Amino acid sequence: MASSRTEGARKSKAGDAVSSRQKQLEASTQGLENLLTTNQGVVLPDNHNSLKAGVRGPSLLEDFILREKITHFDHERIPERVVHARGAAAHGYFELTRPLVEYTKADFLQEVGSRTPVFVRFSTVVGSRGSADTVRDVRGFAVKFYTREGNYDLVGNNIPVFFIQDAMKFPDLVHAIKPEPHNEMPQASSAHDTFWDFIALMPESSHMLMWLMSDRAIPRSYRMMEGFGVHTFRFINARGVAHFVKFHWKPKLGKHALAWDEAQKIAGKDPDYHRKDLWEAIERGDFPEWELGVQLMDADRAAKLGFDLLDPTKLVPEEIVPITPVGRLVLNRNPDNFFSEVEQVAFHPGHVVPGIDFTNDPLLQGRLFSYTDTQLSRLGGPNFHELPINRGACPFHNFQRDGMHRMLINKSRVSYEPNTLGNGSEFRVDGGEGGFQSFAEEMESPKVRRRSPTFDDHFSQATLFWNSQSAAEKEHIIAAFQFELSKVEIPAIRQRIVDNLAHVDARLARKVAEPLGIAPPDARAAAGRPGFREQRAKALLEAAPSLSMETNGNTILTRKVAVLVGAGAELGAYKVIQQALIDAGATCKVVAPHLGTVSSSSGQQVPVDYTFQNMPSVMFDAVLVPGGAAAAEALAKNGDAVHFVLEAFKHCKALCLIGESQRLLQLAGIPEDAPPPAGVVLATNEPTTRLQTAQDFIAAIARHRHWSRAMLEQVPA
Ligand code: HDE
Repeated sequence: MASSRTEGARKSKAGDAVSSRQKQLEASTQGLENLLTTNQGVVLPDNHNSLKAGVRGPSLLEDFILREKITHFDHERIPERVVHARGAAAHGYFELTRPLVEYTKADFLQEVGSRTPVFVRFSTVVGSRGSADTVRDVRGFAVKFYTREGNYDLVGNNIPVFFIQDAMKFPDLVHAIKPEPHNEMPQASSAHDTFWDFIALMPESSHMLMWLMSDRAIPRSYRMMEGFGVHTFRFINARGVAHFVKFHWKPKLGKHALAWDEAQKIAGKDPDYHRKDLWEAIERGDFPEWELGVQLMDADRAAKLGFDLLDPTKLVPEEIVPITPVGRLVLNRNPDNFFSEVEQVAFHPGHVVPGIDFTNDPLLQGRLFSYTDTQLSRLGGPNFHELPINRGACPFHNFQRDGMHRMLINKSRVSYEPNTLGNGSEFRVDGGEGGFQSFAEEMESPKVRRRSPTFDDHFSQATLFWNSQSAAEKEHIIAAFQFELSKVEIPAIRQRIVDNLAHVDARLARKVAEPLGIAPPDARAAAGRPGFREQRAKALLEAAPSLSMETNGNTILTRKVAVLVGAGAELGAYKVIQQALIDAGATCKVVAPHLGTVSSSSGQQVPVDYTFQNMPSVMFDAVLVPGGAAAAEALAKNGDAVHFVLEAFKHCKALCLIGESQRLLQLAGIPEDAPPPAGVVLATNEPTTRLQTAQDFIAAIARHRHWSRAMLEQVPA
């Protein structure tokens, strides 16, 4: 309970005593500030040698300095998160742009312009802490709001639905997708038998599976992915009126993906790709930004959706219930210490504030238990809320006491409620309307261990997702299923998956099955297996364009362009185009066979940023190659340069080839007289065309990728 005035007075006396002790200490240690000490403050005599019996003698157990240092080192690791072990995070703020007074009494959602500090952690789910960033996986998107009423955690993902409907299945799902227990392989990948075996027997995962096999699971950047609260939550206003709410984060830079081949290569070339991208953007001052949107529904609206809002395998298409933008999230400060902040942050969907409440989604209900429980072993006890990154912005008072790693020194003899001895004050709870009030939902039902029949539709939204994808996105999904299932050793498992897929879309199932050495998909066989449900909701929509990633973004802000420079390059057109790219917010880096400088056709020395070896094409969004006969000749003879261009072409990136450098395209098998493929800008050194070329190239980069580009199979990269 809140401290009383007397408590306050006592605290301030205690505060005076502490500060005078502090002053004495400071005086007595003046001049020692830069000296190394033990954790107890003893100044070290030497930090290179242990205490020995003679210079060549054995080390002594007595050496408390050595023992303290080694002991601390021995315990530098804490257990990694069971899931979401690999992540990166940043500080920032949330600013309200539309008041939600009508819907919720949450203090931080009342006043336009009010800013709440946040800490946001992005993560992959399956891999261990040292795994690669760009694996095919769901991404965590966890936001801690340090509000004046307590911490509020919105612990979401970059995919709006989940694999399973009930928390009871979560340990099975995670055991199935993690490396197999007998040989601990494969790392950070769902492409193995146990995952697909489990999934084949859980048709409720069909919708999520479509997202996991789509480009959503290989984002270009954390800064370019959407976030979702997944479950349906409740807003409650000051009058106690409730609305259902779904949360959405929309990235300012648009939602974009990598190519699958590219993602795999990056996993080897730069496993830190996403965390570095986030870190560097913030260091440069390109602060990542998202818009928070909410879908609000009253009970009547929810009843007319045709599916159950409590089912976390369903989404509410924004074409049906529009998203209201309510605020912006800006990340503007990197952590000071990865361990203390990113590793030790403890999120929990149960950290809510008055005005935000749960629903009976059985997946959410299980999560409400899991997160505190997991911190007990990960952070070593019940006092993790005292770690700096987890401390609230408002004071907290209660009679929870002691336990491992307690930092707070509680001074009173009173550690119970009710009491009268609390230094004359009586600690009590707020018996009125204040504090967190749970929504008084009516409940009068038998106790059962069963799934609601309203959760029985396992396929209609998987089909909706499929129908909403562009032709290129559909091809990517087919290829992803083929890739994953080709890694599955047991043919019967492959067969069960394609049989299930026949209930999503017949063509999808057929195409996936083709190269897998199994029989054609058999929808009837799937329908006869355990867990299968026939029910299909009445289709609300044929397709929902918002589910595709192709319908967004037209900026080149923060995009990286590689400029391949060979000796003798002509700089005229290149300089104009480069300036236009920089003005539009992109960065250009010169890549050449060696560091130092490269001579241009006029003898000018061009400083080189990277070599072909240390910065391959997969690290860039687009490629610009200046003209000049000698430079083109030199690049065409350099296998690494040719590979660079071909690979960028194969990954459907924008390319701008000036003058003689266009011959590099023929090495990709594109005939000289053929029209340029989508996203390839061919330019001359002619001064009058330079600005137009720059504009065309900017437009091509803004499209992100030219997925429809033809003739890719023949490109050797
Ligand atoms: Fe989590 N989840 N989860 N999860 N989850 C954890 O908590 C769990 C689920 C999510 O950056 C763990 O502190 C259960 C859905 C994120 O620190 C653990 C169930 C969604 C993060 C846990 C789910 C999430 C976690 C592991 C099914 C999207 C990383 C370490 C009932 C809405 C947070 C930890 C961070 C982490 C349990 C399902 C999101 C074990 C039991 C659905 C973003 O407690």
